[in-house]
Amino acid sequence: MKKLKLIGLSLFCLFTFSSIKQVQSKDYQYYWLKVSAHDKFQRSVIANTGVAIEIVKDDYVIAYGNDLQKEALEKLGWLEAASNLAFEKDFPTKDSAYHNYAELTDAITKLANENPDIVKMTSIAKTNEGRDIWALQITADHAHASDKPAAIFMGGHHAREHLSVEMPLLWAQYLVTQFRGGNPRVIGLLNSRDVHIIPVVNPDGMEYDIKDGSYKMWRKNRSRNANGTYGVDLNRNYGYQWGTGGSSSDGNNETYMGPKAFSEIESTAIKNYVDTHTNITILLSFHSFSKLILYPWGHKYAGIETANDKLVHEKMATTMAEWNGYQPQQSSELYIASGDTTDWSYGVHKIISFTFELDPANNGFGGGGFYPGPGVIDPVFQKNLEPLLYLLDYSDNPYRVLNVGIGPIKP
Ligand code: 0X9
Ligand code: ZN
Repeated sequence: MKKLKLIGLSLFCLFTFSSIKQVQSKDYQYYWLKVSAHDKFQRSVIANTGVAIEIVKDDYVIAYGNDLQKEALEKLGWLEAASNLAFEKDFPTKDSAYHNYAELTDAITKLANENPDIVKMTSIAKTNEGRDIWALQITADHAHASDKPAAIFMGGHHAREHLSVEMPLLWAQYLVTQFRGGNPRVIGLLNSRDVHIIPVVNPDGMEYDIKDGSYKMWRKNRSRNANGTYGVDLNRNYGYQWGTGGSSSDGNNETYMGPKAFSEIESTAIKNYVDTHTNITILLSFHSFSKLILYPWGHKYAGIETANDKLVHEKMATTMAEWNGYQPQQSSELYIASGDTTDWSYGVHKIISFTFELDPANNGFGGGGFYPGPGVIDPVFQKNLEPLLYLLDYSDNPYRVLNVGIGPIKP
């Protein structure tokens, strides 16, 4: 677990986020909540109130939730402090380096149009608000792509995690530029691998978060729920052990699981895409923030039952951590949460699956965990580049990392 870096500093400082205008469903007040918690069991109890836990420390967590959830935490006697922010931040000026949906669409359209031999861009679904969810397929040999080992990289499940959208975009641009520039490693990879990149799974949520030039701290998609609220947490909506803990059945909540597994267009689009690309052996879902490398299981405390699979996840996570400096751990070490992408992709397809919680480690001072500014985009990509290349490399047979030649080899 991460060491407490901010100890001794005032909670006021801890809550000094970037300017954020909070506009949420219904008329709830929203708060950053400092809640006493000493282990994963207490963190799971906290998660079950419906808040989103964003920072985990040795003896407390920082969560984001509404006044009802705040009350529940008060009743537990664990609430140490609450902070309600309501000030503005201008996205387009300071953070214009981040891509909004139109800019992202333009950037990947350009990449595909200029490199039709290696990049194919498709829409895998249209959202409730009519936006395309884009997928890029990058390989030097499209005719035989399905015969090659594949890895899939995605971002933007959670609306406010804008850095998680920049990573897949930069990754796509990197592969193409380096291939064209004659980088032998990338040429080798694109000749022998099939790369799938979905930069933003939740474009409606992402656009809502930056609507009107002010951040709204939005997490979910923009589905209209039966009770009149908005949004399903897409990382609670996948259909493996869906609804078995750490997700909420209340549409008001940050971790609303949806009315049924795969009720959402976005999660269903990922399901269909992964189901039909049977050559995928590796999956990486970018989120932010906390600097973590997470792997299944997330819906229960027990580890992956198949010994080699557990070892592969552990070995890969530890190796990648040496490059990006993140903390490798099983997802439920954070807190129990069911219905996330990686429990499904591993649970159903036995795809070796990771969630990266990108920088920063903390919410910082005037920076803001979800809104860390444009200066982090390139350094965070650079530190994650080697892990990305590594994952792609080992997609031919992830069990190679064990050096024992055992375990399923796909395809
Ligand atoms: O809660 C989430 O969905 C992820 N964290 S985030 O701050 N990006 O929202 C972490 C998911 C980890 N998975 C489980 N604990 N199951
Ligand atoms: Zn997230």
